[in-house]
Amino acid sequence: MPKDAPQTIFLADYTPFTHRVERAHLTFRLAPGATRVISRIDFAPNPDSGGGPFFLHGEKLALIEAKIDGAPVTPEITETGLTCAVPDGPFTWEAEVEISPQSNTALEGLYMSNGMYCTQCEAEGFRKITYYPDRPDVMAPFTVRIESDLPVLLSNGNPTGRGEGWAEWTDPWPKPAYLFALVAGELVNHPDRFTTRSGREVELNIWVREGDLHKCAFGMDALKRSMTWDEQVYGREYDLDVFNIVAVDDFNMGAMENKGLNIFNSSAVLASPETATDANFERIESIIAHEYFHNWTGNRITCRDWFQLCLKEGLTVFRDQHFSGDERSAAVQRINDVLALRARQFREDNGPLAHPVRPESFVEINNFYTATVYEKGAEVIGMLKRLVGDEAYFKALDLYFTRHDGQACTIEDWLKVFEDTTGRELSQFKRWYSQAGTPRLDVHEAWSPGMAGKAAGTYTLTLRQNTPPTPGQPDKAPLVIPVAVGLLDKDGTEVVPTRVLEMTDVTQSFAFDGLETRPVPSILRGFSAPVILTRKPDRTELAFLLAHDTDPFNRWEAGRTLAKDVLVRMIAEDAAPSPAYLVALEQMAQDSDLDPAFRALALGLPSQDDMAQTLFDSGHTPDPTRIRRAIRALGQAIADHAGSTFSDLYDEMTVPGPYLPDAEGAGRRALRQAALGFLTLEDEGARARAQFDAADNMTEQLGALVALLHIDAAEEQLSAFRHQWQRDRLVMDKWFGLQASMAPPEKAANVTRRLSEDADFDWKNPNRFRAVLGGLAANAAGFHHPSGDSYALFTDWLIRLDPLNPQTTARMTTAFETWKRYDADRQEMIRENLERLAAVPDLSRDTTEMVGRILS
Ligand code: 0A1
Ligand code: ZN
Repeated sequence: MPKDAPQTIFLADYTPFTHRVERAHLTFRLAPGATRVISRIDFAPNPDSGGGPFFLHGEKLALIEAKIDGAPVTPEITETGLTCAVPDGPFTWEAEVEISPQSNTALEGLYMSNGMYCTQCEAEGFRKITYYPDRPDVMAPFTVRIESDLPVLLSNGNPTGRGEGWAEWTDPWPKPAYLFALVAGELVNHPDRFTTRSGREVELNIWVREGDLHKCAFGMDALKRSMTWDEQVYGREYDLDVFNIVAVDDFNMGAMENKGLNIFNSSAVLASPETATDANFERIESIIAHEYFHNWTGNRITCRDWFQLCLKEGLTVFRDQHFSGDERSAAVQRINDVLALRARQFREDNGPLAHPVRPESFVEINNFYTATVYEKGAEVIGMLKRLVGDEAYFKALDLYFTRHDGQACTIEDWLKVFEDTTGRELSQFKRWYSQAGTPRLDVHEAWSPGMAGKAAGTYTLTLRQNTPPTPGQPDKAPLVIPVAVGLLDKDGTEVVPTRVLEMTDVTQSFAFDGLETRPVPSILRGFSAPVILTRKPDRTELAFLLAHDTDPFNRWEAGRTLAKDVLVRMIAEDAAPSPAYLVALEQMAQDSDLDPAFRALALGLPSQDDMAQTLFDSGHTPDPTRIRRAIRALGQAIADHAGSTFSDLYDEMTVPGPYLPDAEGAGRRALRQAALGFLTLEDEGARARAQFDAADNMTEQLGALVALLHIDAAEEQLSAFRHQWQRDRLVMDKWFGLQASMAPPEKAANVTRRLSEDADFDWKNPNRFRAVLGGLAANAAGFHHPSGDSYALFTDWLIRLDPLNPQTTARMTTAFETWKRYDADRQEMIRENLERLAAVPDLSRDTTEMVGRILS
């Protein structure tokens, strides 16, 4: 078979498929090493296509036979698919292929996990199941027959037949192949019901292995809350008689929104108080919501091609963030979302992997499920909503759902519904989709006092935007940037409530008249745009905002900016932590008017990676060892200064009664944990050890372990933890991950090596692999240890994983995306390792593309 060279695909080259699929019928005869897939597909010429040869995608398939209208045909087969002469009009294609789910380690297509069959077809996995036009703009109703003796046989849509050794499913909603799913196994279910607001009775199930049945209740509750929320906020109802969720141990990502049959990484759905932390519960709630919301934003309306991925992902992330903010605290949600955006998306935008929210070319689409497409994609929608207002936003969304239901759409379609409903012209706004990089926003202030006793004064803000060059995009055009601003007077009273300044030019001034005294500005409230504010307010002003800002996001932001300023001076000038900062932080911690969850966030210090970028941006070469030392010294200074406050908080924030994963309890536990972190630096771990012994929930048990690991005094607890949780895969992932991510820098490579030699290091399981090697990459000072041992170990493991699981390998190369920040020695070592990886014979297309981009 001829070997096709990896090709770059361009957005500009899009052409519709030659045919439409009227209906698709699939039969699966399941067997681990030799599954037969029999397809019967009705094709008709597509009047919108320009013609061309009939091509079906197909990879690693053994074709047994193919027929057109019942007559055998002999197609021409290559590594990527087949071509075949076909009749001019409609015809029926039939094919039988054989595949081997048990040897599928890439976890794409039909594969096996713990004896269970499951599928992952997004983005281009269906072509590993049978020959088909595996592209999102080909939508069709599917019927599926599964033949197997396994007790549970599931597919998309509604069940339409069941007998001894077989089951049939019918999905009435036309869908692209990437939403196809099949599950077969020895599973048990956690059942429930939901009645939609128009009265449809829906059967809900979470399917798991028997031992996991006690971990389903929270996920089910989150699902029902998501269904209600989507009805109430977006007017969207569920549209089938059943909604199934299946938990799978081996899965490359978080979860997948297959129509009516969501498949979840077990870490993204299973939780009990004893085994999952508050953070795990929160993540599960948001992923359940995300996948459910895709039913409308992704499934009923899908993407024309993979360049439009942000159409479904940006919108669905935006929706799940809104949901989580409504279910919990909107302010805390916003801070967490911005923390994640800065940690992952700003990092991506600052390096060699920067790309637009809608990329214009790719080699392997799986490499574009990125923070830019997802999180920046959501920010772009947030800006649009801020610019047009809530009412106009929902009006535009209603039009989107009615106009495009059942279609495969583009960003142009999306923006058009806003143009048509608001009359706004959005061509400049559209640059957010095509221009990569994080804009810098510079701010100048001017104050002109009124004449004594007469007119009041005018305060003017002059904003200037600039986006640095990114790969392939040297010159940037100005963007539309909504900048939410409020003004405070010297007592902290809001003299100008939040106003959205709409910036469209490179430089623009905005005047505020009628002010008695010079105000203190609170700029970019709620983080109204994904930009970097380069204005450095002075420390007194920051302390004032930390104490008084009426916008909770900016109040938190003031504390964060202060902390970074203190750290930069500690690192670059060997300065001592500023006493004013310590005083302001303690006051904030003591302020019982503030939500505990908010206080916990405000007590969090910037990450090592964040500080490395901050130093790099201000012209320094970051030294990971020094950064870690400074952050620890600042923690110690805070603990020394405010020990008694933390001791009081630790007692006061105890949550009485049995553990409940609710927002209020979680907030109190988070503040208590922050206090414990500082107290552990003072009491040599006494409280943490006591908490570890007494804990009846994972949040407190793990919190104690983290505090002890921080002072490298957790040996006893680590072995007790292992002993207790040996048989729980998800909990053991925590045990592996924490040790790798928290090992002291000089021990990190050895600790990771030891973990990777552990009998329980099942490296073919993506969760376990990510826990250990991803843990090492997250240990900034350990990963970048000057010996280079961690780089080498990490690369050795990528080389080992790549032939089995290219997708996860490629994703993990992003550990190196920041390499240009560092000194020449580190850069040289990283380059050598990347080149060593690139030189591996038969390196996957996924990893080849990533390494090439990182090195470029
Ligand atoms: N669409 C899913 C994410 C996803 C993407 C690719 C996958 O395999 C390659 C799996 C899941 C979501 O947004 O949740
Ligand atoms: Zn998604």
